[in-house]
Amino acid sequence: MFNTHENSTNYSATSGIGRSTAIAFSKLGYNLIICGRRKDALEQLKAEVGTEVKVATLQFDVRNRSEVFEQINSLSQEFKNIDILVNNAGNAHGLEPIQKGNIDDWDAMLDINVKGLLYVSKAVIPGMIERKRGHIINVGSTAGKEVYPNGNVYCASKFAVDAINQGMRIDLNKTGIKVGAVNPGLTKTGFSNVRFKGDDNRAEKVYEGFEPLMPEDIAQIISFMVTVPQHVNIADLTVMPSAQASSTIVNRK
Ligand code: 8X3
Repeated sequence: MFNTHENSTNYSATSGIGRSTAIAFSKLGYNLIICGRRKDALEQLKAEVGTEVKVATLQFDVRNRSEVFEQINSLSQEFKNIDILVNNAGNAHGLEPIQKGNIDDWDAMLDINVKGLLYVSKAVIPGMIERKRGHIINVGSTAGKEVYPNGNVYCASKFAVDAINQGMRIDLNKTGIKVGAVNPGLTKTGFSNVRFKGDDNRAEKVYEGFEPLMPEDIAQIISFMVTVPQHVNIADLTVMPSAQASSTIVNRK
């Protein structure tokens, strides 16, 4: 199964864990379908990894249901047999007590982190079922394992990813498709810059005083998850920086 003709799809691939995973997969020799909202970022990544493997780009927003299906259904014969799906698109918007939460932020988190993941999976799973093989990696979060103060709706969206990961594994059990999740803790990406709406000083503070995970760390773990033997499925993996013990306990110097 894991050969140089493997096609892998990565939503979204233009930054952070998605981008690092695309680079790691190119080193494994996997052909890539990289997806994201920003055409320039997709083209830049394609230029970076396109010499090693074949790369297709799909530009869409996972919130847009018809775009998701149109784009995935538009894949050429060469790319349409997707072996690995990495459901990586996800954001946090805001960190406020529930009574102060912004409804647009709630909508964005549930639309991207939960519904987007469902739309993309719904578009990719039928082909995997037909081919009787496939591997879905859902990128969850420690926020999907433990609610923390002011995390409310973001945590809810990641608890949903955890439930969907389990549900997919149960429902796809007889199909030959493997389903597993990686749940990262504090990882230094643009995550907090998005959460704090461009307040970069506040974002920096989240990762101060300890060594956070880097997107490459998670990409390395995802690479491991997809290269273990076919009879092995890493179903659910939680990973934190060594300095982190829980969502709220971090050993900061
Ligand atoms: C990212 C981890 O703790 O910032 O999903 O929510 S956390």
